[in-house]
Amino acid sequence: MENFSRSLEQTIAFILGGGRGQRLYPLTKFRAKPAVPFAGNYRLIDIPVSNCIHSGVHKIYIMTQFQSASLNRHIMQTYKLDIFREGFVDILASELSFNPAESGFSEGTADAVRKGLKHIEHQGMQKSYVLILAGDQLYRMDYRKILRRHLDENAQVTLAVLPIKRQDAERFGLMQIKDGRVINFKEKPKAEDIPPEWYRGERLYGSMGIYLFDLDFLKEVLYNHPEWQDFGKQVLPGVIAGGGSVVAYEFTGYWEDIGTVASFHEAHLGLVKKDPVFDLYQADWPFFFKPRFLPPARLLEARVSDSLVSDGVKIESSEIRSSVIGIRTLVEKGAQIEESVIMGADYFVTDSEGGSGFQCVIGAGSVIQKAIIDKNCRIGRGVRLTNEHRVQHEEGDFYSIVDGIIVIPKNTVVPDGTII
Ligand code: ADQ
Ligand code: ADP
Repeated sequence: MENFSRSLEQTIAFILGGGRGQRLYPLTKFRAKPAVPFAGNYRLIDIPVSNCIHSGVHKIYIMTQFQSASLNRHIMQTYKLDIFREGFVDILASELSFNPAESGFSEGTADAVRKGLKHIEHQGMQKSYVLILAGDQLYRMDYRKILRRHLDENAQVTLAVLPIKRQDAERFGLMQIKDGRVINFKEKPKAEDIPPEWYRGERLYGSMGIYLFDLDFLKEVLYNHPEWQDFGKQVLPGVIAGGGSVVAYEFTGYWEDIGTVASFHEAHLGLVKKDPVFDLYQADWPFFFKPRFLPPARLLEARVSDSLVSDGVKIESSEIRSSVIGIRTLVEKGAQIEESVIMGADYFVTDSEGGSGFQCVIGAGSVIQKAIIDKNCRIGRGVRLTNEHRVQHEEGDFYSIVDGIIVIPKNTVVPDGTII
């Protein structure tokens, strides 16, 4: 037991906060991905950081491609870990300056971790572990279980894996597992390239993109192979081919990748269902977020069903269904909101500055369906955001349509009567 606690103390988390992918664009137009608001109160980064804190992993680095003011502010104001436990949450930004179109070089997850490792070089620890996590997934996981398995099996690498369906195979790193050991790994193979012996009945094992490494082994592998840029594409297949000891930890709970506009939107709809796919209320494992001291949500003659409504919101006589209404939103009368995510506002304007006080306003009589409205947007009166013509992709002046979902970027003013 004592050994286990010591190993846990010696575990450092690297949260991969987003590369060039831009799969959440335009939500990442003005901020780093970890700062993208989620479920009204939270930001994406709160999910893995909360999982770390509940699991007793208190040394946390967030790897991000660029710094954003909202990410810095959020981390500083939310996670003040007890210094006597030597805990911290630090942001490491790579601030890439080169142009990938010119160099043909694309920085992957292994590059990001290789850069990050420099920061822990001089900590003088004995045997240490590195837990590598994605920053865009919704799940609750006790990482102690991965560490336990890693130690019991005397592994060099332990991968968190999920049973997945054949039709989802192309989104995942897949593997062949024998007696709990990973003996083959392929990043997102085509269905026809998956060997039949990898199947367990109808199911396959998919990687969750969550890895635990012995620190010394990770350093050796990444420093000896500077050409390996990505864990899924090169590092894991390379380590297995080289005879490394790679073990699987099977996860059975709810898990969803929320790193694309469509999956992000879908996950929110899952949260507002009558029987939510994922419970934000679990008392012993809450997700943390920034304390804000906002007044309670105020609902006037509103009809609100199957929705999440954050603090500081005011809803006049309007109709809201299957939606998330984020902090400090004003919904004016006669508005209809359906299957949408309204992120809310970063602040209230004070009276001396004039205005209604609300920076996020859904104007009177507006109809919003299947949309994501980013922070601080003012939607005018009589606006229709319904994508009537079922457009799948479009870049407008002040909006995007991504996979049929209308996205209004941060700080946008949508004039009265606009139809999209
Ligand atoms: P993907 O999610 O498609 O597959 P990737 O785009 O590399 O892989 O992203 C993994 C995580 O790292 C994401 O959170 C991403 O934002 C972040 N990231 C990527 N490049 C980064 C960089 N340079 N700096 C910081 N963060 C970066 C991965 C695995 C698959 C696995 C799926 C599960 O490669 O094997 O099945 O996750 O979702
Ligand atoms: P939250 O987590 O509550 O969304 P953030 O910390 O991201 O909050 O955003 C609040 C930020 O908004 C403040 O830190 C400040 O930079 C900015 N802000 C607050 N009031 C104003 C204002 N009147 N005008 C412009 N920016 C403001």
